[in-house]
Amino acid sequence: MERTLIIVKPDGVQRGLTGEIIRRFEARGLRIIGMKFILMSRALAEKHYAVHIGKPFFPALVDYITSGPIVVIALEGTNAVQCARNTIGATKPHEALAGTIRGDLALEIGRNLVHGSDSVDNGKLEVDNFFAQDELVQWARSTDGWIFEAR
Ligand code: IDP
Ligand code: MG
Repeated sequence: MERTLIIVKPDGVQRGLTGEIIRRFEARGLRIIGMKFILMSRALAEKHYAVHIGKPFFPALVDYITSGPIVVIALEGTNAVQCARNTIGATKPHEALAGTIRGDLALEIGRNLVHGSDSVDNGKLEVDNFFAQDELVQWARSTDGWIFEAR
């Protein structure tokens, strides 16, 4: 089953939107397999956002993501990466469609509330960067048959 890493960024936590953000992924049908409330270290931030090292916004991005507690969530489901990205909306909140998290709840790129993995490979890598194997829960929901069509 495909996996994706979601982060409720510090602005989401500070604004009291943690529940609202998680609710949208749960309602979408994605299955939570890991969740924790942490402060991201600068070292982990530099690893997580390594692809952006050297860009002008990189120092501000590391300051932002390490500025307060975050909620890190591992999700599983059919097409989990693309479905979660669509629920999150475009990186620039002014381009994000209404109905998405960023389109409904955010205004600025540097305060865009939530992270979601951008590819199937990165979904796997990012879940493993933030969760030890014994922090992930393998389980079946009683509703799985109403969300995942058996083949
Ligand atoms: P994503 O979060 O939609 O995957 P990325 O391009 O991977 O977007 O950028 C990672 C994060 O870096 C963004 O969510 C945003 O917080 C921040 N960011 C990206 N581009 C800019 C920028 O031009 N100015 C300020 N912050 C940026
Ligand atoms: Mg990204």
